[in-house]
Amino acid sequence: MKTYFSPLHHKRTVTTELDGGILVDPYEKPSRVETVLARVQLQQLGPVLEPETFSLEPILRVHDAGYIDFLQSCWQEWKAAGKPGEAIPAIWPARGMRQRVPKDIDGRLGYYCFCAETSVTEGTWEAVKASADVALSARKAVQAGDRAAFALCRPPGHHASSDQLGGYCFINNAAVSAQAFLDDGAKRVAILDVDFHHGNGTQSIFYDRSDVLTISLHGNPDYAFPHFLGFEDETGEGEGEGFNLNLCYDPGTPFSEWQQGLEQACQRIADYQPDALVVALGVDTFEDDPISFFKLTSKDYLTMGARIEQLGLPTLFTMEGGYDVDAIGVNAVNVLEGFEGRQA
Ligand code: Q9C
Ligand code: ZN
Repeated sequence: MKTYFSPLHHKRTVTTELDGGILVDPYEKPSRVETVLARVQLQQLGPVLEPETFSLEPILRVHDAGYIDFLQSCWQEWKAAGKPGEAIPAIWPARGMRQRVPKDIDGRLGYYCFCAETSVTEGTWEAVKASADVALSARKAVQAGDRAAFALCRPPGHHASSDQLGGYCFINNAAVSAQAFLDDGAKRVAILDVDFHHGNGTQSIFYDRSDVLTISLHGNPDYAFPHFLGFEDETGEGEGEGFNLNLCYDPGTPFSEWQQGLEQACQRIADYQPDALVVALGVDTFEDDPISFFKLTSKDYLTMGARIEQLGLPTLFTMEGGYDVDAIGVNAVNVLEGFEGRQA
């Protein structure tokens, strides 16, 4: 299968992440996707292509226009206000407060962001836009008839909602791609999120719709980020009732248990009969991931890919999380190789 990749991901050169009360070297770093790219090339998965540049139109189909304006101007506003460091919010429109967009940058940053670990920096927008272009280009290849394509996105996307960044995510690449499939004639699209963390942004974007089935397998939010969404009783609302499925697992979960959830997810997808599948492919489910608590091993990713292939659907993979830089190349590409029928 084709891999789409943009060297512009390097424009996101963030140096701070608020973690444990100090600013640490961010987990979401450039070397992540470089090791995945090296593995794609080593295993000869297929051609590596640069994305085409899309307009903002497909992004604005799922994101709020004020939010996209904010992403483009945030860093300049922050610098113009004389702030010494990278942009980190310190106030949010919490319970009992007004949900309105303030004027100054501290207020705007809090309004458009749901957590504090994702610093905004110079160059962030260029990397974010290139990441969306990677997803849209891979999506277009699938639309044009490729059985599958790999969007090697950085930064990732599944935590980004219509109007909030967080969890290292800014534009929801999987959601933008699913909407693009619909806008190109698909009647139904399924999104299967196998990242360790709940795909809260994706869920919220499609929560009241039945034309996109959203399924996420993830760490129980009682113990795992994003903590305030992703429980199993969230099943959709209105038109979308019954079209969101959350499967939560506790610390220490091995593949044998996680795999039962994958089976349930695949059966639900098969029943739904979508025209296309988007897989939000995070490999932070790995046993040695530094910020997660599942126990998947490298060979399990081959099995995962093979099961997803059995759905027989046109499939777009968008790169999401995975923070054990030494292993994410093998693990992410194992999913793709498993999909292509290569054995453990
Ligand atoms: N001490 C994705 O996997 N919390 N995002 C980190 C580290 C944020 C993960 C806490 C995790 C976000 C795309
Ligand atoms: Zn994750």
